[in-house]
Amino acid sequence: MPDPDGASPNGSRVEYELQLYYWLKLIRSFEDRVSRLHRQNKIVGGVYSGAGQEAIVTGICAPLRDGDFVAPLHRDLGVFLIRGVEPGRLMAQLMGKETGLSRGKDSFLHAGDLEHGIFGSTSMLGASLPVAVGAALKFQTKKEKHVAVAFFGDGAASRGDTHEAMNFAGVRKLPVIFVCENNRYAYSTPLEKQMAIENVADRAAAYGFKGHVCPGNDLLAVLETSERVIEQVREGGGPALIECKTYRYRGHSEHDPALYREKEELLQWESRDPIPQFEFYLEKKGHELARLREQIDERVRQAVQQAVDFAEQSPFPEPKEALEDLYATPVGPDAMRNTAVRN
Ligand SMILES: Cc1ncc(C[n+]2csc(CCOP(=O)(O)OP(=O)(O)O)c2C)c(N)n1
Repeated sequence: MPDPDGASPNGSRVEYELQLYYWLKLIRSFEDRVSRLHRQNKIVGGVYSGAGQEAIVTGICAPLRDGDFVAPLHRDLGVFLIRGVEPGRLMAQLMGKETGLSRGKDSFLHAGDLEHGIFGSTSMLGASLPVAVGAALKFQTKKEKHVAVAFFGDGAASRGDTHEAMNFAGVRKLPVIFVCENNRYAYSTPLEKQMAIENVADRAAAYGFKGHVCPGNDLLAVLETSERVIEQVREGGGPALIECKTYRYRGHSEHDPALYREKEELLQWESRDPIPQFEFYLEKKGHELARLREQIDERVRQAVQQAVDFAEQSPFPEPKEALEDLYATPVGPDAMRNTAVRN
């Protein structure tokens, strides 16, 4: 991705912001296409749309570097696109095809790609937080200047794993950033039915580090926080918690019509959509918005269509491959001893 601090500050910042705009639109369009493909019965497993929450993954992942570690949530398809996973491979994963990240052995839910520093999450909410903390411990032990990022929802905020992960990270001052995507619902449970305080970020103080609250639909606000916080964490400042207030437009998953919430609430949040907010900023900065939007929309349309074509033309895996890739291949002279089953 373009370097935001490159040689020509003005020029590179413009390029960076246009890249951010492209990502916002690519993620939204990709998500919408996946929802449509799901209705056509072409997606394997559930679909958990992150539409409405794009500014968070974009704002958090854009300042990350190669070698950093990210543990996404089930709604964070955008993490894959921003970290550089080919859109076609991601779509193939969603369709259960051989060319997908897990070679057709899983749905998107547990997809990961360690080559791009993305951990494949498990179904248990909050369980990836201790894993991100483990990655941060490795960075600290090996004196590597990398950070780990763990996304979690407001529902997962109430899980024990979340507290254990934050506590350990605080004690060891690990380079990890916990990012809460607070979209006000954990499936059908509204926030006030599972939290007695207003901000998840307020809990950070109990673990000895700072919590930051930011408007998650405002890409500039997320970026302003993430650029500063990631830098501090990278430089050895210890962990941080960023809570982004947001809203999911669709139900928990595609089978959920979300009848438990008021239409007015949805409308209010749609009126704070991250894309027009960022477009307004770009226009104020002097871009000719109509032309820019047309160009970006065309790039996005082509990227999504190519991804769908690639995935649709890819084969499903052969039954004989079902038992391949299930275990890591042992490496090194001690490998057999280390991986042997102990009774
Ligand atoms: C420990 C655990 N409890 C319950 C579930 C079932 N479940 C899956 S997603 C979900 C809602 C999660 O809400 P939140 O953490 O706020 O994330 P969001 O889906 O809103 O992005 C629930 C209850 C689960 N996967 N794991």
